[in-house]
Amino acid sequence: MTTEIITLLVAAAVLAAIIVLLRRAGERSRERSARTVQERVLGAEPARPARERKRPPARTPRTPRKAAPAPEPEEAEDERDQDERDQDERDQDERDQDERDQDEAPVAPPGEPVDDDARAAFRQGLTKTRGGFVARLGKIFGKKKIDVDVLPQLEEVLFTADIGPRAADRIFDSVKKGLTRDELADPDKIWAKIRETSSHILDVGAPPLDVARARPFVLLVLGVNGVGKTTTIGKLAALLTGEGKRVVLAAGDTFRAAATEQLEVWGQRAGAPVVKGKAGGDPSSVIFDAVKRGVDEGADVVICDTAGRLHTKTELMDELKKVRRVIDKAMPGAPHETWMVLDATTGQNAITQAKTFKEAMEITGIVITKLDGSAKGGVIVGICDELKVPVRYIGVGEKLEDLRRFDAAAFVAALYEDADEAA
Ligand SMILES: Nc1nc2c(ncn2[C@@H]2O[C@H](COP(=O)(O)OP(=O)(O)OP(=O)(O)O)[C@@H](O)[C@H]2O)c(=O)[nH]1
Ligand SMILES: [Mg+2]
Repeated sequence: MTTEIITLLVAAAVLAAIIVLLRRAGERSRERSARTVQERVLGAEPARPARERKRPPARTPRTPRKAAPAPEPEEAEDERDQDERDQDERDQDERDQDERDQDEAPVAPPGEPVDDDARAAFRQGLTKTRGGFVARLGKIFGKKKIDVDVLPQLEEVLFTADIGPRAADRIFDSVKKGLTRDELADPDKIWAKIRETSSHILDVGAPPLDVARARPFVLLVLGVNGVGKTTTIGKLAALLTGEGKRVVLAAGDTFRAAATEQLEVWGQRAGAPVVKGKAGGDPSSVIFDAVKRGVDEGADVVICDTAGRLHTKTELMDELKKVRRVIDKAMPGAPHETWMVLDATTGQNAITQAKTFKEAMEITGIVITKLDGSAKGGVIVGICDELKVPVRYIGVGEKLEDLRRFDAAAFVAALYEDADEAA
């Protein structure tokens, strides 16, 4: 009798142990199938933003299971646990490596296709710049066999180019520290590094321009005299009216006698009304009237021209600050963007001007004009590096259609294109 009870108790204990083991096995199998589904849906790892996504390196294959005699259930569990921990560690290592690679990944990978039209316009506009420091770089790397002096030569060309010392330093450093000795003998590797770092510098992380985010979208345009403010405003107005937008122009340069007439000519070409005041009058009041008109008439965009010179620089800055305050009174929250126009032919002076203005007031965008007549187009790289403000448009001539939306990839491709051929 006692023996039967003991047998029954042992049987019950064995049954309970089997049930516990079966449950654990079931949970593990559910976890595994859930992971498989996630991998199928998301790829081998959690989804990342498109810009960050990158092909993971080849995975280390799982260690094949030994064809050993079936282990005891507890041992099998332990082995599976260890196996999965190993796999998790390998996955984590791969993810870490992937992120390290990502930090070094180019923003605009060399050779990435860009819009043909944009590419042609940039190519044309950058002809002179390519003949400048890029051609000098081409001479160094164009030789079939690169000699050991490549780094000092590169340093000299970069620091005497119009890209500013900071950007020159960043590009030089990326080549010096980012390439091995063997890679430094390969022109393709050096060009790829220069392109990659230039793209990184140009990517200031600004969202795309969206003039539809306010109605009217008020744009204040400023810059020193003669850089091309009025011309740029005229071209931009034409672009916008061409898209079917209603544009109002404000003749805020009351200082220079012919400034209003010049804007009126552009207004006629673009099909945009111009709000003007008296010569020598208060620029703020003209701009206030223009913004009010834009609001009342339901215009899409109001673009405000300003003087590039007053009697003193302090006077100019004070006037521009007053203009900003008055615009905000005419339409709370405006101006929605303040753009600084810079003349590429002035080279590094343009960087100094931009810094001076930015210290005095908020600048949200840059337009670089006269790229067509300048060998100093590399200044765009320096401006982005120093100011961290996006370049929105570039001027590549005096005609209505000579304003192009800035495209960093097209710019980098066009800038280094001929040098590539030389190399
Ligand atoms: N080649 C070339 N010339 C340009 C470009 N943009 C402007 N210009 C010329 O630069 C000169 C000055 O242009 P404006 O638009 O009057 O310059 P601004 O900044 O308004 O000058 P102020 O009103 O005096 O402050 C004009 O002769 C324009 O035709 C460009 O992209 N390329
Ligand atoms: Mg002007």
